[in-house]
Amino acid sequence: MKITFIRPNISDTRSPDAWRPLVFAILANLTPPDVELDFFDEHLVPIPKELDTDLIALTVTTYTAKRAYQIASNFRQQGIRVVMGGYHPTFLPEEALHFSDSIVIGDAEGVWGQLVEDAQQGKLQRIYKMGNKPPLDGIKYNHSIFEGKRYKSFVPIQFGRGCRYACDYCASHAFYGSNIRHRPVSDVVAEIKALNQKYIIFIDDNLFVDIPKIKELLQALIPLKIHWGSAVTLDIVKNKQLLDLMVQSGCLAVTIGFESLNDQILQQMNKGWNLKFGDFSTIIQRFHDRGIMVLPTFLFGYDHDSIDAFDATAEFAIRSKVVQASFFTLTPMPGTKLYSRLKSEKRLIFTRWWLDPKYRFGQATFYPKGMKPTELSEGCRRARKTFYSYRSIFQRAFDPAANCRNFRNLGFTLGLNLVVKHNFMTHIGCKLGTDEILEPILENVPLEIV
Ligand code: B12
Repeated sequence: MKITFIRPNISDTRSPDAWRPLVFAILANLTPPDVELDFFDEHLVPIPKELDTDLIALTVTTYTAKRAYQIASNFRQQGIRVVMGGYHPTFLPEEALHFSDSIVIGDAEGVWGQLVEDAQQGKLQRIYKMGNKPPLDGIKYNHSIFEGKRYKSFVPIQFGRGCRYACDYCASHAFYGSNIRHRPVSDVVAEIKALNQKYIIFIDDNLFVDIPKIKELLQALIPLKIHWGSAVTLDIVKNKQLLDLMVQSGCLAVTIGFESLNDQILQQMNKGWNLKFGDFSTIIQRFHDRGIMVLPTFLFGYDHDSIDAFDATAEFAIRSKVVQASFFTLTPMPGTKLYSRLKSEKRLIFTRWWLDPKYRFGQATFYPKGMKPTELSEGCRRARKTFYSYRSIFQRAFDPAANCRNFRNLGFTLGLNLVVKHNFMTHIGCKLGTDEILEPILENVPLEIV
């Protein structure tokens, strides 16, 4: 039997910022050796229209759902079976089952072996779901599946899953709940050693959910002499010992979800704890003092946001000399508390924005309270334009205390800003999927979110 893994993009386009999709490293390792494997990532190459394969396994997020369904429909018309997994089929199994033969809800570990066996016997079930969340001990990530593919030079690594916070917009919280699991430190260290790569990105939503565990990992990283980055929450800024350990173990940059400069908004999104650790400029300064670059993220569109927020936030980010910043249009993901609230308040412009032919990437999907939907999308665009102007890029990149401590950091800052600038120009305003008609049309099918 032959299985083909496919990662769709948001449309039939290539992305210069593609990272290795770790799910396929996991599935490759769980697949029996007598099964032949192949893998296409639409971020890197176009997906062939015809494939000689027995089963297609697609990983599906909400932004890539339409494209995934189009790819699936093409192959199912040719008689090839399709299985889907990931965030979107987990939250919308009914929807995904209109376009696939089988879906996996939640984690793949614990069900993939059975699924492959069933496929070999021609007895694929419609739904596979683990009753509980399996421990992460012993999971192996088979990176050989990525060999010869043009991914970024840094390698993503997973230490754990889950976050102790419950921000109302977060799809990961909706996916994992409060369940927090970690891989044994020895497994992570062995994986990094085997990869023989200098630059690592930990893809955990929050690397610092369990302080004793992260200290154990950071201690073990010191002898490896790598450089790493990750997403962290700003509560760690009070822990000086931890910050020192981050520097000793090679931390280069951290992503921090500041989300908003408005206290009421942070309270509404259930992230009021962001306010307990001092003002944001001082927090950024603490990281800069140690040579760690900062990538903040901001969200716009909560009820207390006004049109002044965009310029004020972009100016704050430039003034703070952050290496890169994200300015997102708040977008309700199915499965989140935010989605349920906006739906019950009848404020969604598109109920299934991810399939709606009128929706464009970056566009407002709901009616904000403090501005018009068009002002929300336009404001985010303006914040990006200001922040990624060449003047701002050079101002931030050549600041010796923030991003220009050495040539490596300077090169990283310039490269990152140019890639992100290019990305916004290509993605913002782009439609999801292609113009191919998606059958069945789901307008009249009730939207059931698990
Ligand atoms: C790394 C990452 C990125 C990177 C790289 C992405 C890339 N295209 O190369 C960057 C920073 C570029 C990025 C960008 C974006 N991202 Co992102 N990203 C992640 C992150 C942090 C890790 C993904 C990962 O590798 N996870 C580890 C693997 C092992 O987990 P997994 O993929 O979920 O797979 C497990 C299960 O889901 C399941 N599974 C998944 N697929 C399949 C398939 C089959 C067949 C089976 C059996 C099982 C299965 O099994 C796996 C193991 O148990 C996740 C958050 C997270 N913690 O997962 C967000 C996340 C996936 N991103 C998200 C979003 C929204 C985006 C953006 C749209 C942001 C934006 N507005 O620009 C863009 C879109 C980019 C694109 N072109 O698609 C959301 C998706 C939410 C949703 N409902 O779909 C997430 C969940 C973040 C969040 N908290 O909301 N992202």
